[in-house]
Amino acid sequence: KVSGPVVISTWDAGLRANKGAWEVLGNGGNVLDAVEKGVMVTENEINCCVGLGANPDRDGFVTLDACIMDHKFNCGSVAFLERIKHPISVARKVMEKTPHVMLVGDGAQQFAVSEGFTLEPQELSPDAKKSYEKWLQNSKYEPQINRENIENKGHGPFAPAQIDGEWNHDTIGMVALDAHGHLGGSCTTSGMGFKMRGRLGDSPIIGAGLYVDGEVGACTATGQGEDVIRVAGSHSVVEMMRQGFGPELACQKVIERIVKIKGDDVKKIQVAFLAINKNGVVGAFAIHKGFSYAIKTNTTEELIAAKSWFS
Ligand code: SD4
Repeated sequence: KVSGPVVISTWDAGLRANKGAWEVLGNGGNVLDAVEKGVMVTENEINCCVGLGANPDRDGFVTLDACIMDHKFNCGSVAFLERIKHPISVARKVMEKTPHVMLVGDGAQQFAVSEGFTLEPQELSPDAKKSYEKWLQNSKYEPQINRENIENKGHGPFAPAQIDGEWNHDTIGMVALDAHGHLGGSCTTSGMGFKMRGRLGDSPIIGAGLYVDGEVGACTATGQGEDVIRVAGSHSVVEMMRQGFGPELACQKVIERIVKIKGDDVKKIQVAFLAINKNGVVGAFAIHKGFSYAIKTNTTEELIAAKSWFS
């Protein structure tokens, strides 16, 4: 028996994104529309890690990654996309209007423009400009956990936290179940601040930053993308659910795999998975304390602190 609709998304920005998704889900709408609308809310906000207002790469350019997937294995993705406000909507167009799954860089931008998306000016938001100027003083790319930030503010592990001392949120990944029992998901990010030019993380990669199997469940990831890709993170979590593990335990199993692979280096990285199964049961697990996810159903709307390997 299906207990939808349910929508969950990463970090505290997820609370606002879920509201966007709920405008669709709460009216009996389609899950794909919901997960697109939901993360567009975050793409419209000015923050460190999503949309055009986010932190740039080390050469000073904001490059965006996003993907979307439905319950029938339809999927679309864009990566290394510049000057387009809503990469998630371009990803959906790639899925619906091209024979491909993924477009990157200039080609993705060209496609977006041909679909009527506006080419925005190449400029940094005032916040991003400030962070970039600070970063340039040392030019050191070293994504690390800042325990103080994590513990005090409940936020993630990346360079911007260490530079500014505070930040609002991270990559947004969203997975949902609609009233028709269909699963879907979306994920959108500017990637890690001050990354090498051309670097892609997990977020635009189907199976890494997001995976949906309509018969089983859906999962999205946040954190150090390189280590999510290594274990085909979101796909692995869905496979664990297929084997019978509940969403939380499925997430935990894949986090354990990363912990084992990384050895001592695991102390320096954060990864979190967030999953839902086809019955609307949700769960999450992170390497370190501090990851929270937002949930919205007919009866609940809250931010939940996920369990973690290190407490
Ligand atoms: C990346 N996974 O590009 C993204 C970053 C992220 O929370 O999730 N930040 O590696």
